[in-house]
Amino acid sequence: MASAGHIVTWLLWGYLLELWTGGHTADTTHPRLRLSHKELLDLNRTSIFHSPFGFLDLHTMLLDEYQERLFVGGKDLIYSLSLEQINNGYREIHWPSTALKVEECIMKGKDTSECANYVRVLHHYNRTHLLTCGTGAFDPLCAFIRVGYHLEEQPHSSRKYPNSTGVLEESRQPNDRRQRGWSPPQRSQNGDPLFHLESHRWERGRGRCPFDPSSSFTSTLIGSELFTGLYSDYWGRDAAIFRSLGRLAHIRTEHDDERLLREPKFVGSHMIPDNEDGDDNKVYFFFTEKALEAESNAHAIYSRVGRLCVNDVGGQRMLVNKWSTFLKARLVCSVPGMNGIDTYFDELEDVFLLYTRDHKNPVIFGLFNTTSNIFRGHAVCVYHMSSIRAAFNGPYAHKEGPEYHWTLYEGKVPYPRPGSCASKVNGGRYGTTKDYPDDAIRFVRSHPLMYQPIKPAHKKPILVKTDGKYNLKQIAVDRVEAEDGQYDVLFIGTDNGIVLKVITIYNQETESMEEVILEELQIFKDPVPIISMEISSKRQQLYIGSTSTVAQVRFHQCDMYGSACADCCLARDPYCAWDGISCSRYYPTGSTHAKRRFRRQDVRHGDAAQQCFGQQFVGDALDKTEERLAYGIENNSTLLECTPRSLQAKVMWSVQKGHDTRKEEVKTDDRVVKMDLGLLFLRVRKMDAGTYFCQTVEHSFVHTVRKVTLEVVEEERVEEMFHKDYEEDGPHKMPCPAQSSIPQGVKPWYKEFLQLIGYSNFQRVEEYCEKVWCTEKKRKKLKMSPSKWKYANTQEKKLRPKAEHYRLPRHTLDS
Ligand SMILES: *[C@@H]1O[C@H](CO)[C@@H](O)[C@H](O)[C@H]1NC(C)=O
Ligand SMILES: *[C@@H]1O[C@H](CO)[C@@H](O)[C@H](O)[C@H]1NC(C)=O
Ligand SMILES: *[C@@H]1O[C@H](CO)[C@@H](O)[C@H](O)[C@H]1NC(C)=O
Ligand SMILES: *[C@@H]1O[C@H](CO)[C@@H](O)[C@H](O)[C@H]1NC(C)=O
Ligand SMILES: *[C@@H]1O[C@H](CO)[C@@H](O)[C@H](O)[C@H]1NC(C)=O
Ligand SMILES: CC(=O)N[C@H]1CO[C@H](CO)[C@@H](O)[C@@H]1O
Repeated sequence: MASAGHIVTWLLWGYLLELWTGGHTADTTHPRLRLSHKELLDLNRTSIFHSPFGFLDLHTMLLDEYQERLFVGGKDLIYSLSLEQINNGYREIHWPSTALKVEECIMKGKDTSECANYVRVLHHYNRTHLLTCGTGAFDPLCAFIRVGYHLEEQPHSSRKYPNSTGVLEESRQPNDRRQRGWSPPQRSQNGDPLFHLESHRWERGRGRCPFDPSSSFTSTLIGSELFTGLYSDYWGRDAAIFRSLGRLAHIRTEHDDERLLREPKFVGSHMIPDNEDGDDNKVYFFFTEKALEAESNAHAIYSRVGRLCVNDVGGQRMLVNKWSTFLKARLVCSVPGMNGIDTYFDELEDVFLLYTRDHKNPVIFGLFNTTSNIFRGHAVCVYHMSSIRAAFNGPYAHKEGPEYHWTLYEGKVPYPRPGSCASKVNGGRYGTTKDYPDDAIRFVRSHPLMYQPIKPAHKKPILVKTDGKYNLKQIAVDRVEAEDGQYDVLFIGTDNGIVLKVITIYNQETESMEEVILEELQIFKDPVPIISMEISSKRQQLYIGSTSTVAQVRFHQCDMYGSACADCCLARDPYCAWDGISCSRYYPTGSTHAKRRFRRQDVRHGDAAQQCFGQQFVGDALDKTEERLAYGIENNSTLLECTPRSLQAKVMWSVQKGHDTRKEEVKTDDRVVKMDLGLLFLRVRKMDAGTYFCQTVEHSFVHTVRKVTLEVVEEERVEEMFHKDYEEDGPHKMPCPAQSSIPQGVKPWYKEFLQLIGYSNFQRVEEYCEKVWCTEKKRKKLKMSPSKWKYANTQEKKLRPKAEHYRLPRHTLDS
């Protein structure tokens, strides 16, 4: 049985891969640009915060655009970092567990590393305070942190703050703040942000924070009510959704009811209003769990969306202090296959809500992986609230008894509809859930599962990764206006310190998705997993947490693509456009920043030939072709280097052997090999000498990146050079380069002999040059006379750059 299933999956998978990789002319599985950690630092695109204690053990982050701080919770520590420059002007709170607590924890058999206070909750509580909770050495506790600035005035009546009914929860959203006329806090002269724990007021943390630092957990604060999804006991067995802290009754899911939650892994939770009636507000929990309805596979894991009314107070006779509105639906992310058999990405790793102007309808991005042990893969699916609401408004799943399967419930549904809130919108007949009739309560208790799953937009993922190169862990999304429409830029964090910047382009006609990995950013020096990501569209910055460091990185760096129109267009970065002079930030027309009218950008097609026709020579933005000299020793190997920045560009080599001869394409064989680094001659021959052109083709745009003149030298000449008695200045003696004559930033000429000796003998060249020729004594004695030796002056020549742009006929690309 199992093996037959595997074979089917294999076949399907082969087919799928074909579907996903076929039809692309360019290699889009590679990122277009790859930026190393060092490059990011050099470009000043990123800053890194290292904990002064040397450890951080980051567990949670909270972005506060209003206070302009990033709060970071770790082991015994909480940091307040500046959003402007995270490695500058931080504040810290040291919040360890007491020695007694740690001792108790160890006595109970826990590992020393677990017996500390891991901060797992950080929320805005009100304008002056944050709520925080930590594991407290397996005895969780909560406290308040005073934040804000000195000299800040007392609460102002005109400013609205969320109250305990959570009516103004959405006012926490930065956009909303602006709309409601919030202004940044007034700063005192010294501008020092306040940051200290209110040590007189502790709260017990049970049900608000897990005991175990590593157990899955989600929380959201609505008004002053804390909603949590967690394993709430010492042993980590009691998985539940709780509400506590505020004025409303403390309430939870029933104990040990496998229909509600079965070994769940909590991923996220968010309040999303249904309408203007605050009493109808709902909280959505995103999690994975063992699928109760997958009878054929007891171990199957499904992703879920669970839903609750914010104002649920439980039932009167049944479900007392238990949720009386909890429902859940399966969240599907699958690739359609042959014969209607889909391949599922079932494990939700992360969820991101992209808020638009309409707060009732955020766009939901889910990052999934597969449980299958045959292949590893990740996918991103997008969901609209309408599909989520449709599932909850649809039929319930029903199980007649232990021996029966889950089926469609076709009987009568009680009133009020199970899962609906006590609100005016729902008729206003019931003030609270306590007034609900028994049959409605009984029904919701036995039918927590919706029959219809929630399907993604376009019924398929917007992104699939199956190459096994990355394990995707975190997702954040920014919506940006480009010249040719709106794009959602995905920032995806991996388990090896990388962030991918990706756009996906949907083609209506072919119903297919093109994914473009614009950049692969090596955020952290070490390949550490990315644990947390916060995004600030306002600041155009991403804040990225790994276990020991926090990084900030700018969304874009347009000038890095190059100064030419073509470079900018080919980048297809919706943030960037060519403005006639350089590649710079694009602002849509009508925006206050849109100063220049002349903008060239084509995100959808990256058609540089069309966009940049006649633009190459405008201003100083010449498209430079680098010119180089290279040497090869007859019968030895040599490499003509050419690595275009864009990893998606196809490289073509052509050669011109004499002045009057035509350029022809380089024929590769077992002697001449095209490699990622360039053109490799395994045994170079005299007849190989000539001028080589390295050209790149990207989106049918041809660009001559580099021109290399290869000279071939006989071996004896080299031997002569090295083995002649160097005490006498023979006719073939190479002059010692006078250090002062070498312009800054240019390699000494002798390093060009790398090419002569082969890369492995780099040391040898250095040694010869330094020891033999370039002693101080020799330097003084020798006169510079480049003419003495034909190849002495091999410094890169500063030749006039020439641009060579033309468009290939379509058919040459298709072949
Ligand atoms: C790097 O960026 C920061 C803020 O983004 C700025 O304050 C600083 O001057 C920049 N440094 C350089 C060398 O450009
Ligand atoms: C915020 O909450 C804290 C903790 O309950 C309280 O001490 C403080 O007075 C509140 N501040 C405002 C402005 O309501
Ligand atoms: C919360 O705010 C809403 C709207 O301002 C108000 O109608 C409601 O009475 C408030 N609730 C509490 C408990 O203050
Ligand atoms: C897939 O996701 C689950 C969480 O939903 C995680 O535990 C597991 O490690 C992930 N697998 C891979 C290969 O990333
Ligand atoms: C190079 O190799 C060829 C064949 O192996 C040989 O005939 C020729 O003499 C060699 N040339 C030199 C300069 O070593
Ligand atoms: C100067 C130099 O590196 N010559 C090498 C050419 O290749 C032969 C064999 O591959 C080597 O023995 C030489 O050292």
